[in-house]
Amino acid sequence: MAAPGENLRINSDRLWETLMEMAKIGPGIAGGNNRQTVTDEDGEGRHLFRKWCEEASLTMGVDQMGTMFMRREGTDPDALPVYVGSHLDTQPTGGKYDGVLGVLAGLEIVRTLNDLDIKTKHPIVVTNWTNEEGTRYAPAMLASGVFADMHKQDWAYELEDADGKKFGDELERIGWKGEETVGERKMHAFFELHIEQGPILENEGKDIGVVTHGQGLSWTQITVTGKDSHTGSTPMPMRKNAGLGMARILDLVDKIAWSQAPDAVGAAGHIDVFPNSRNVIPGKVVFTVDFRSPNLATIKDMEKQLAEGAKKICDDMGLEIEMETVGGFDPVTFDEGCVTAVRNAAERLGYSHRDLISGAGHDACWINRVAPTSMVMCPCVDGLSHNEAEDISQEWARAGTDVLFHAVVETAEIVE
Ligand code: HGY
Ligand code: MN
Ligand code: MN
Repeated sequence: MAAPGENLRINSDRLWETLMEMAKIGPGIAGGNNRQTVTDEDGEGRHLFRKWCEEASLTMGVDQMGTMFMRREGTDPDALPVYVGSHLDTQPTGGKYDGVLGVLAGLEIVRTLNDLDIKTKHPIVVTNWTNEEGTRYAPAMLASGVFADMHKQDWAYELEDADGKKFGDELERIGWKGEETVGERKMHAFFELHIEQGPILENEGKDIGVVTHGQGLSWTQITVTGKDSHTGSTPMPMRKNAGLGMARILDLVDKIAWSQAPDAVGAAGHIDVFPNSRNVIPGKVVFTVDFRSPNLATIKDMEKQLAEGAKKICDDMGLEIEMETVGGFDPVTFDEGCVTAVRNAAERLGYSHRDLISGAGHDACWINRVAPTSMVMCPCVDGLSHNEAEDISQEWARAGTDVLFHAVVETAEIVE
């Protein structure tokens, strides 16, 4: 006799069509997406998601950070809901699946439960967290961070983008500043499906990553100030080249990460040069160093080496330096019960799987602080992400969503 829900499978074609529909909103320039947080495109994507959810008879709640909570009732209205979701915002040169797969997989789970008229004791809430990417407004995982009381909402509202537009104003402008107090919702559990954004699962031929831990992250914004002057007529000994200072610091960042290999990575993805003119020696550069490791001590050691080394580089070159922490979270250990639910689901469904440490940050990393949480991962082609060429197979999407489905339904408890 099959256990309740043992034979549940999603409608993989419907999920795929839904992913392709969402991918039409905020198209990139090379086949991916540019649907950055609280832009008009983000607003358009939210409206489409809301439409689909209302067609699936879900009721919507929106909190004051714009996070969307789409609720399917359970038989016990007092039972804490099982939350399932991720994020719809993308990088400026993002892919079609980063975050989006996790949100639309949650919708597909509800659609399938509706098709089969299956009831669960606990309500199920499909969630779209605002500003997971942290590109337009640092830090990453902003709304889930406010939800977990790691950031203050007023501070988040005052964050400015490169054009000086404030997050709170932009959220209001696109019409998605909700009423709910952030963090008031209590969760029975939270599950997030995400593409791996790395090469391990594909290289090992595994369908599923059972995510037991997440790397910690450290973002240090560095401002190096020299003196802008003529690239032709300024003698070399007179130059105060902030750009050269940055180059030497970035070489130091690379060396620090390699010195801690294989449990550390480091780079700078955000770089602004002033005045950024071909015949002017840069007088100022602003860039963000991104260090990650599964070990907190390693992260702290890398931060220390950076602070000491970067200051010495600038002192030797007669440059000014300021360093500011603009994001970060400690390494994460996900809830054992939720991890086991994911692993058992993969076993039951016969999908190949392996335990995995998430290399990227996710909303689940913050929500894990306030509710039992775990993640499911599926492979992506060449491990590529944060690139418009990001790609997955429909089979990988199916496998990940089926496993998510079983973990969610087991936790939400089917009612016969
Ligand atoms: O930065 C991260 O790891 C995530 O993709 N926002
Ligand atoms: Mn993501
Ligand atoms: Mn991302």
